[in-house]
Amino acid sequence: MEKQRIKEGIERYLKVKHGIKLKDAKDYEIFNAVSLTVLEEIIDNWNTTTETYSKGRMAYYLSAEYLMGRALGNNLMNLGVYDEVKDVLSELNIDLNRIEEIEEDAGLGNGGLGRLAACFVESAATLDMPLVGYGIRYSNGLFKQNIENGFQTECEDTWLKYGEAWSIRKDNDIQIINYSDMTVKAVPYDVPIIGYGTKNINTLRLWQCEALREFDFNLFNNQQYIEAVSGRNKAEDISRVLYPNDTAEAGKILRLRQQYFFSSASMKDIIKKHKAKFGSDFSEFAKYNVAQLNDTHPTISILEFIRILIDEEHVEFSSALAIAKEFFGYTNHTILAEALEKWDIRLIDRLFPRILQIAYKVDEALVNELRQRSYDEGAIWNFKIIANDQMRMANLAIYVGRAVNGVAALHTEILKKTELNHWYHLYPNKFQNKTNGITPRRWLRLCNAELSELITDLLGSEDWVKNLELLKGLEKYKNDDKVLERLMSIKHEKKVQLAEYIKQEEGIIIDPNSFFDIQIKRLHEYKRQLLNALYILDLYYRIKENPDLDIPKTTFIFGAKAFPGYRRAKGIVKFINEIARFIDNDSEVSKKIKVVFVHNYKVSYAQKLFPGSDLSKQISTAGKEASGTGNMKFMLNATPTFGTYDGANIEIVQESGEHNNYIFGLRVEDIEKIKHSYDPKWYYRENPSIKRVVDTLINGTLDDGRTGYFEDLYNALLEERDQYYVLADFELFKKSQEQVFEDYKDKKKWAQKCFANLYSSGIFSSDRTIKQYADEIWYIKPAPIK
Ligand code: 26W
Repeated sequence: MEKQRIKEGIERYLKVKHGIKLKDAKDYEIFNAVSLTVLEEIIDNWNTTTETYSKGRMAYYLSAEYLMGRALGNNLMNLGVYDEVKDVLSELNIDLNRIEEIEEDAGLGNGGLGRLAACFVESAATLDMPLVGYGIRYSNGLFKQNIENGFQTECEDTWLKYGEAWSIRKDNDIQIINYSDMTVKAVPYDVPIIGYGTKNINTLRLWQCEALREFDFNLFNNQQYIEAVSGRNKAEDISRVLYPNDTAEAGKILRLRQQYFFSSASMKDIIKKHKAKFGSDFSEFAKYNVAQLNDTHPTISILEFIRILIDEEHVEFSSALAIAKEFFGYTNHTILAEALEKWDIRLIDRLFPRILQIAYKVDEALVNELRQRSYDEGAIWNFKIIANDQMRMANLAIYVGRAVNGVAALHTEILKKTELNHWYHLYPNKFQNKTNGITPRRWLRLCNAELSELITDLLGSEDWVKNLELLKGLEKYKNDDKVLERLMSIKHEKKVQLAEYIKQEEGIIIDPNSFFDIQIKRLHEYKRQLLNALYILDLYYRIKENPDLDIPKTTFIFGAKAFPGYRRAKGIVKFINEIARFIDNDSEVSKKIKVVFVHNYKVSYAQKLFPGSDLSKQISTAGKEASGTGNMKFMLNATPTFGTYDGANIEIVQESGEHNNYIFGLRVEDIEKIKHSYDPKWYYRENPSIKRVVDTLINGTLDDGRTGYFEDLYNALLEERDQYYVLADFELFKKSQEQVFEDYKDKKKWAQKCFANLYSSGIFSSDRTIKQYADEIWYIKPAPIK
C-alpha cells in the first residue's frame, strides 16, 4: 500500500467519521481512521473471497467464544503494511505502538477454547481455506478483573465503547429468531479475518441480538417510559454478556437463549445460502456444507437444523437426520464433569417446545439403532440424549456427529478409554485426535519481533511464518555460541520490556535480571495454581532458615481470572496475593524471590508475558487438562516447560526432548492406582514442609480478611481429600524446581534448552491443526482468489 494513500485515508476518515483534522485527533480517533483505511483497502478482496468460497464446499466453525484480542497490529502485519503505516504515522509524529495499545481487546471468550477458535479462523484465512466462523457479538466480553487488597473484583468489559472499527453490520442478512415467549432479530456483524501473506479475506460472522421494535409507541405515549423499552432491553440482554452467571434459574434461561440464538441464526444463514444456489433441493446439502461444533455450546444447532428442514422445507425426519449426520462434527475440550452440558428439559420445553419434540425423535432413532445392535435397556440408558429429565448435549453431538475429536493425544485416548468408552465401542471410526495448535503470526511474529528477526536471519527467509516446520532448520545452530548468545540477549530484552509493562500496569518493580517463572491461565483448582503457591511459600521458609540458599533470584508471575461465582478460585487469588505481600514485607527473603499477580490477564497482556518468560508452568493434575495452548505459546517463544504428564505437555516434550524440559508428578496411571486409598493427611503428618505451608492457611500467618477463604482451601486439601492431588505432587514438584535452579546456573546449557524448544515447536502451529481438520474431517480444500 502506498504511503500517500495511507495518509489520505487517515485524513479522510478523521474527517468523515470524527469531523476533525489530524492535529486535533485523539489516539482512539487515529486508531479508527487507520483501521478504516485498511478496511477500505481489503473490501474488494473480501467480497471476492466470499464469492469464490460460495461456489464450492464450505466449512462453518460454530463457537460461543472467540478470544480475538486486538486486531490492528495483527491485521497490518498479516497484510504486510505494518512498516508503511508505522512510517506514515511517525512522519506525522504519531507512534503506531501507542495507537495499538489503545485498542480494547475483543475478549469474547473465557480461555483456551475461545483463543483456539481465534487461532483457527486466522489459520484458515492464511491457508485460503473456505471456512466461516459463527459466534455471538457480546456487547460485553469477559469481565475486567481488578485486584483490591488482594481480592479479585470484577467489572463490565465495555469493549465497544469507542465503536468498533473492524466489523461491518449486514442488515440484509438479518434473521428472525423465535422463542415461545419472544421474537428477536439476529443482526450479523462481519469481521474480516486477514490471513498472512494472502489476498484471501475470511469472515467471522458475529450475531447481535436486537428487538423487533425499538420501543412501544403506545406505552411511551402513555408516559410509561420504562415499560416502553423493556422489550428492547430483554432482547438486548441475549447478547449482552459472555456466559452470564448461571447458578440461578434466570441465568440458566439466558444462557440457553444465547445458545439457541446464535445456533438458530447460523443455521438459517447457512440454509439461506444453500437455497440461493439449489432452491429447496437438500439432496446435496452435505456435499457442500460441513459444520464443526466447538464443544457442546452450539449443539442445539443440530436440533434447529433438523427442525428447519422438517417444518419449513418439508423434508422427512429420517432424511433430515441423515443430512445432519453428514453435516456436523463435534470437538470435545474437557472431561471435567461439571463442564459437560445438560439442560433441564422443562427449560427447553418452555423456550422452544418444538426443539424438545425433535430431540425426542432423535433420541428414539438412537434407541432403535441400539436395540437393533442388541444393546440391553440398562446399557442404552448411558447413551440416551434425554434421560432423568435432562438433555445431554454431548450425547446428542456424538450420536449425530460425523466425527468426534479430542484436542491432544492423551485427551483423545482418555475419551476413548474411559469417559466416552461406550460411544467408542459403538462408533470406533468416529473418534479422531486433533492436537491443538496456535498461530505463529500473533504468538511469535507479532509479539516477538526480535526473535522473529533472528529466525529469519538464520533461515534466510520469512517462509517459516507460514510454514512453521521450517524452524527445524535452526537445529544446526544448537551448538553455535553466537546464536545462543543472541537468543538469550533477545530473551533479556523481552524481559526488560515485560518488566517495564508490569511497572506501568501494576505499579510493581521487578528485576529483569531475575529468573521469570510464569503461570498464566484461567484460575481453576485442576490447574493447581495452589500447588505453585504452596511451593513458593515453602521456598520462603527455606530461605528464612538458610539465607544463603543457592537459588537464582526469581520472580514468580501469575495471571488468571477466577470465574465470578467460583469461590475457591477466588480464595486462591487472595492466597497468592497474600504470599506476595508476606514476602515483600520480609527485607531478607525479598532480595531473593518476588511474587507478582498481574491483574486482568488477557490476550494483549499474554503477548507481553510469553516472550518475557524463563519457565512455563503447566502443572495440572494429570488427566485433567485436555490440551493447553499456553504451553505451546511459551515453547514457541523459546521457553522450557515445567509440567506434568498431561494434555499437550506430553507431545511438547516428545518433540523437544524430556531433557530440555521438566516433567514431574503423578501420571494418569499413578492416580488411577492410588485414587481410592489416597490420604492427603498422611502427607500433611509425615512431611513437615507440607504441614508448615498448609498451616499458614489457618494459623494466622496469612490473612484472608475473615472471608473464610483460606479455611476453605485448608479443608479442600485435608477434609475433602485433595481432589487434585496437590499434596501428593508437592515433593516431586519441589525436586524438579530444584533441578531447574541448578540447570539455570549453566548459561549455555540453559540457552540450549530454550533453543531446542524453539526449533522443535513447528508442529504446534494451528496451520497444521487446520490442515488436519480440513483433510480428515471437513474435506475442504484451499480456494485462493486471483
Ligand atoms: C460453563 C461452560 C464452560 C465450561 C468451560 C465454558 C467454557 C469452559 C472452558 C473455558 C473451556 C475451555 O477453555 N477448555 C479448554 O480448551 C482448550 C482448547 O481446546 C484446551 O487447550 C484446554 O485444555 C481446555 O481447558
